[in-house]
Amino acid sequence: MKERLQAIKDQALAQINSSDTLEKLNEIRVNILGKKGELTSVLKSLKDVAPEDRPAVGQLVNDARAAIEEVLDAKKKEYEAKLREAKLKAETIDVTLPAKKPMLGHRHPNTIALEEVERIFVGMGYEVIEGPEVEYDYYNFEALNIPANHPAKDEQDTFYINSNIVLRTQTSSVQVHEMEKGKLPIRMIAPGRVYRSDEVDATHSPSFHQIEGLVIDKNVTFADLKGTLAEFVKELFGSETKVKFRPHHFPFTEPSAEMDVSCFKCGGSGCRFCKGSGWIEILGCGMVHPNVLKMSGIDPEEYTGFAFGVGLERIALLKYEIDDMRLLYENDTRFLKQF
Ligand code: 2NM
Repeated sequence: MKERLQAIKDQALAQINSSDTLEKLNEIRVNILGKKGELTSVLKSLKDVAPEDRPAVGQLVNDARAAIEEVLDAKKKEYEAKLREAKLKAETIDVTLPAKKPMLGHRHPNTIALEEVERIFVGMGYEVIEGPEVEYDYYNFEALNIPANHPAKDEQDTFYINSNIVLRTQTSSVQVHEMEKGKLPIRMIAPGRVYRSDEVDATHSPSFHQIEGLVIDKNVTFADLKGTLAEFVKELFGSETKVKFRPHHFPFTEPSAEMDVSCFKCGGSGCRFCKGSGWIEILGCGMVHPNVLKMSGIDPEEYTGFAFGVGLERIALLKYEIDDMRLLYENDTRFLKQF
């Protein structure tokens, strides 16, 4: 019995020492100490030993078991340490690798154009005032002297929320709110998103942006309008820019005009950009209609004013020589990153 135990022990230690993985070590443990292991079977055969010898033999078996377990545990710890070290080595971070550069965006061409327009008017003492995109019919139409039968009010042209609430078709509604406050004089621009029931094409979108300007004070004349807008486009398109006014009609201004600028590509001689005319249409304007002033509580005998409206996209398209408005809305970074 003693010899057999010694043999098991020697064999176990030899196996353990020649093992090279945790799995093999576990195999050895099962083969020797497991339920059907060699040492266990020795323990089972204890019943064949004479009763008086059993305690001594039992002690021998236990000693052998303890010795084997001790070596197994030591070896296991050794392997685990090795594994951990290998894992740490494999997972080291190379801090000398250059970091990924974050993608840095920039302003949309619409925003660049808007901030340019705002800068020019703020420089002339104007306030920038914003207002709601969902607006009462009254502020969008009626207070602007737009009669009930006007084509702009048609469902084909306007998005109605219900019979007296609309998505604003112009930002003049913001100016009506300002006029109603009764604080004069007013020098403001109202930039913002407007909505019209238009089909999308190269020059139309159901949602676009407008910048409308309004000046109300005593003794404001058409000459002030001309001087202001001439100065504006010189800042925007260059000091050589000339302006031309053509009579027009708007319900909210009288007289009304459309303003053209001399083509900043050819200087007025005519080119592909201005379609040979030398002029580019840029905005609508006029003297605020006395009815508009009256409805908002301003006495047209005491105060006069001028107003204008310009499409933000139109400015962006002209300034950056973009030939299709849709490019401004598609958010294709290959397009956007050029500005
Ligand atoms: C335009 C053209 C002409 C305009 C009028 C007003 C207000 F509120 F004073 F009546 N705001 N903006 C106006 C005038 C807008 O857009 C082409």
